[in-house]
Amino acid sequence: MNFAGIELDLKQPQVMGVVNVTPDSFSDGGSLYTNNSVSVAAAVDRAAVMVAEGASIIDVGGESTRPGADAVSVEQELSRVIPVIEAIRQRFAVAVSIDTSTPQVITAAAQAGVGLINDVRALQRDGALQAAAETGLPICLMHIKGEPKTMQQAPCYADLVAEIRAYFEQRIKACAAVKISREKLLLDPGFGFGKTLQHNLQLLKHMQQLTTFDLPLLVGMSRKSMIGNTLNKPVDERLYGGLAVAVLAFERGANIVRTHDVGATVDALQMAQAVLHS
Ligand code: 7PM
Repeated sequence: MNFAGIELDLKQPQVMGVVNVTPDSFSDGGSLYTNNSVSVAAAVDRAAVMVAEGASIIDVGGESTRPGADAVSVEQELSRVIPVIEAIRQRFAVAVSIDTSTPQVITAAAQAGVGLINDVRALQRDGALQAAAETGLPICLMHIKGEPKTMQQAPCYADLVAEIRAYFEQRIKACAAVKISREKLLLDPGFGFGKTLQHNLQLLKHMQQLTTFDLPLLVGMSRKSMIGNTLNKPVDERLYGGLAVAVLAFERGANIVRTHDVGATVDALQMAQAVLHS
């Protein structure tokens, strides 16, 4: 698959490193944020380490999707992410993705050189489908039930996997309606987005059922509460649990693993790949 000039072989596991440029990210504590604005240099330094450790995609996000987080303005989001995208593209031959749901950010990020649109709302915002279509870029459609602000208030499913499959069918059709070709799409089950611990564990267990779409699968479980609540560990002690679930997801068909812990994840997946393909 081609990400704005960067070709990635999705038959090999690929690792996406997270560079959050929000002041309140749960897992890196807004550490790229100083004097109320993003340090581009700090973000580039973090990306440099991730690229050296084997990340093939860097995911840049400027809107916190933390449960209960407040919305940011379009201007705020643009000023956080665009300079970081430009700097990373300038410095490294790596694909950059933009974690956004905002049409204006989709358009500007494409101009700044991103290779993938990663939308936790699967282009449900007004104008997002059209903006994404106009970029011609690959798009990751993530499943979410509800909105980030309220999604963790007693999420409920009759049949979890069936509902996620139906959601993907509907979003794939919505993309087709604006002439986004199927070959541009990736799917993500959306761990932690409108799901209880039990939902997240079941979803991982049965993830292979999402491979029948014959589209690449991306997963993000790094440092999330499904690990914390299972192990009773704070966010900075979730690495080993994260590696276990990354390997389990890879075995069930995941093509891209989104993580804060790139080096360790690259090793774990390379080892898993060697065994599965031996
Ligand atoms: C606070 C809470 C900050 C949660 C950040 C998060 C995913 C994603 C995120 C995912 C895809 C995080 C999340 N999670 N994009 N963006 N898949 N495609 O843990 O699971 O980084 S934001």
